[in-house]
Amino acid sequence: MDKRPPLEVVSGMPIVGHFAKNWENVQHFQAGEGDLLIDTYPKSGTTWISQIVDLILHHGDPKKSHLGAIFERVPFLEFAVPDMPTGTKLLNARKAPRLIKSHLPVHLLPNTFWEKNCKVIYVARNPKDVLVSYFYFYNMAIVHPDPGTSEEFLQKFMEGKVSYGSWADHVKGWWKMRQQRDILYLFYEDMLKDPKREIRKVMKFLGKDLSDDIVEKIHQCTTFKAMKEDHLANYSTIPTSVMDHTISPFMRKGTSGDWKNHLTVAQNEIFDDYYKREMSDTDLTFCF
Ligand code: PPS
Repeated sequence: MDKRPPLEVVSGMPIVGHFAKNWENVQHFQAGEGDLLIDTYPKSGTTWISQIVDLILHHGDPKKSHLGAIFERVPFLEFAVPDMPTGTKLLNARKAPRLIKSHLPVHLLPNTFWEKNCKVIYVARNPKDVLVSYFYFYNMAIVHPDPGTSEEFLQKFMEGKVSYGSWADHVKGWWKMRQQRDILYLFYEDMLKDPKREIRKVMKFLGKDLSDDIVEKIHQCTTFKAMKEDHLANYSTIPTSVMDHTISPFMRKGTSGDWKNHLTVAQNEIFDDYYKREMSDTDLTFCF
């Protein structure tokens, strides 16, 4: 497989080169009645919320929910790498209602999701932790181009020259859309602070009424520690040509504020300026 191909631009957005090859199938994807979309900017808690949702739908029973790796249970719409089934292939082989993962910005989501009135769960995370997590991910998920130094990656991130483009446009776009559509907008930091409250929010959104015992069970199965040790959640079963966990594990730290261990004072000031500039036109705020 072509190692670390450059990003390609599709519909104005940079994306992993391999993914670009399947772009037409993504654009023409047909959502079905009852499909549930989990959408995020990369590194914002996608895997975590996917595991929570899958457990809720299986009444908190891991024996019923854990029937494959998380990337098989919740296929990733845009995923396309050589020698693995694409996200669209996996999804097209299943009947709705399906669980679907995507990182698409709201303006590039195939319209069929709206035509079918699909529910969407969106998770956002503060951009400093996203930046750090994304830097480690670029290094280990070797379908990405070389991230360069952390300084270079910071610049690319602020310029939106990373896979999926601008973080700010992504979180703001979905924030706006939540007023018009059936979207549950969650924050990674809230999930860390009060996981059971956030699990209950998801249950309510999905119309599921589960007992306190089951909520506790779901919580125990979705802690960072539990998911890091769970080979069906931690991506350890994905081919090493896609992710090399010896470079950095997928389940890396699972905390908020790790950016303080990585950004220099000068970098932090530059990033604060970027944040102020980008977020001056929204009431959306983040906890750092
Ligand atoms: S991806 O590749 O975009 O789908 O990645 P994504 O799943 O969105 O984000 C990965 C980060 O989420 C952390 N993570 C968790 N944090 C807390 N609790 C749980 N259960 C959990 N599961 C995953 C994961 O460690 C990545 O963050 P960092 O900061 O790199 O540790």
